[in-house]
Amino acid sequence: MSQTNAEEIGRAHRRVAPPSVPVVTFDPYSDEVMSDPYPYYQEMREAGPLVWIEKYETYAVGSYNSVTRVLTDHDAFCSSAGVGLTNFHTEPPWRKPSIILEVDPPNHSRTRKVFSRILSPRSLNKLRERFEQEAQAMISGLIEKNSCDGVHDLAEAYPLKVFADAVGLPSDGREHLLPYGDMVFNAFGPQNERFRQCLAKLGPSIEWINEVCQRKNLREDSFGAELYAAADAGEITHEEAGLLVRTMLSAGLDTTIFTIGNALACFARYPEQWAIVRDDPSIARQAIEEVLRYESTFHSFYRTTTRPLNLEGVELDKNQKVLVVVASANRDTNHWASADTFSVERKPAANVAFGTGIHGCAGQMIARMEAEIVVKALAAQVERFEMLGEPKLHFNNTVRGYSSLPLRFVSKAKKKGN
Ligand code: OVV
Repeated sequence: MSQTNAEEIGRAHRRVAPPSVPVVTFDPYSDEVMSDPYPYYQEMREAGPLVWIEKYETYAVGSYNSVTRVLTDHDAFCSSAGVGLTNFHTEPPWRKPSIILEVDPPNHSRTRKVFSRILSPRSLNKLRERFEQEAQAMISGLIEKNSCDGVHDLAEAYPLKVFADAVGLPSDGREHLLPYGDMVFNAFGPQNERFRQCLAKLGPSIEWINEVCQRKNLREDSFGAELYAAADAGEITHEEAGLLVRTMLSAGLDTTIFTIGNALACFARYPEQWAIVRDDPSIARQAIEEVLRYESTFHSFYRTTTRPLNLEGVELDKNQKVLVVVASANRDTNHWASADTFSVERKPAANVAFGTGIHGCAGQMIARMEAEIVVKALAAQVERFEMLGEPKLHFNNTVRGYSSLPLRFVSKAKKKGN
């Protein structure tokens, strides 16, 4: 048992929790925990704001306060050692590190500035109408079909069309995007069987991604073109522009896809909550925030200590990984009233589904825009959702969502008899 563990995390000797740190024994990356992680997260919070995960020999924070404490101190808790369990200072990353995610200031500040400008609300407004038309058309088509897979036919189809178009990708080859994203997010967890199988199946997707990040393959008037224009202006290098396109393709699909899928699952499972949104679509954005709080898509990732420090009364050494479980913070009963209840009428408050601090999600405005547009288009056309079969979860080390949601979108029009 200890040998298997040591192999899995690439260490020769077992490390034990420092005295006074509560130990949790569940494997947060097992299918069993991932099927319903929230009771385990509760166990973790009840053990303490900082715990030791025995299986991976690492620290973890799961309370709202300890999560925000770690995320808002980027000097003490860095990202340049990678935001997965793999420590880039001692183990090789599976790909060249991201120049916006897996990096600290001052290098981070320069890439982040360019990236944020391109994804600013002002820049996104230009896309809104096209995004709305696409959502309306897609949903009308699904109502006519009478049954669909909410994941394949909407949650995946929509970002694969509108977001990939916005980045400037060619139409052909987009089937490589999801296997690649699955790998990126598995790599933020341990190098477990799921990680290995995903990497083994990846095949030509990596080459396709690297190819479409090149300027010649990106359409004009796109995020990709704007990143290369920033390179022409000398703000970043041309190589960095390509790597920032790679970031868009890594971070921008699985996340929004699972969020839209999670929204559909919540609305199908809690029809009275759907009725509230359908009858008052002005709360669509608030409803999406609640979906993100209740089923946080990007559920956890790591930071690494840059010096010996005290966290929640515990002395941590330098170069220690700390698992930051934002999905647990978003269910913390010390922070949220009725934390385990999905309520679209919940007063909007800062959830940490997009993280917080200098690495807080740079794409959160476009993510919210896509989800809000989909929810509003559904509200305009769909009376209710009928679940036609068992929802299937997709298991990934870092992102949480469904691989299948057999649904019927019952039309509002049909109910009125026209
Ligand atoms: C936030 C995020 C997720 C996945 C990948 C990246 C960023 C990246 O920069 O590649």
